[in-house]
Amino acid sequence: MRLDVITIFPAYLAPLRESLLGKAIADGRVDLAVHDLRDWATDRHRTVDDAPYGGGPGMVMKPDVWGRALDAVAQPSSTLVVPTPAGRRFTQPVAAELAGCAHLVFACGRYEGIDQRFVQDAASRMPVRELSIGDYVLAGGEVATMVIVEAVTRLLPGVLGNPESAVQDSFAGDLADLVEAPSYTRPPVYRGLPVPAVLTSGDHAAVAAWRAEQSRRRTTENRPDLLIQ
Ligand code: 6GU
Repeated sequence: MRLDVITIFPAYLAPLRESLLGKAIADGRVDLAVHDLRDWATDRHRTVDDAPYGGGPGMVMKPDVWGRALDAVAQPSSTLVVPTPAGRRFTQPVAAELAGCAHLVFACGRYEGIDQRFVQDAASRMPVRELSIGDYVLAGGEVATMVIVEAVTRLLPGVLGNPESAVQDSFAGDLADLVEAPSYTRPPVYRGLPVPAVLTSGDHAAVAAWRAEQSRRRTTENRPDLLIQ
């Protein structure tokens, strides 16, 4: 998979080269490029924003600068991802869909967002996904891009160490409408707290039943919204 990220803060994306994704890049499974939007500004001050038509606070990012940047990185196979709190919600099924794309371009907006004509124009040439990672407001699309990239790339073949983990995760596979059961490892007693006895019983059916019950209990307590269909 090819990933291009366009931002006015390229250094902000440095963590993408760490850990699991860093390994996938080193192994050639993922090809990542981060671009400075200002490279496509044309004036001496490398301006990327201007005052909003219709008035209001803040600044809006200029469509012409964004358009040139996208033209430079777009390929026939590109899907444009625009992280924005005004987008559709990014969920595990959306992550799975994006994992099937050959090329993702991320347009990281700052200020009050990007002139909507940039999105409109891009949509006439390629699939465009305006995505929100949750109901809160970030200062820009960079951190949302990192969230989306991490969720998508760990689904790629060979990126995750153990492919079973992706299936067992919350919001995927068996646990589509339930969160995961809690996990335990050694020591058998930590600060007076023993590991639940069933987990050391060797009874695999009992372990499975206990985890299913814990999963239901945790979902009821922490995510009642998942139970209301
Ligand atoms: Cl994708 N961007 C920003 N700026 N804020 C957000 C968001 C995205 N998703 C939730 N809040």
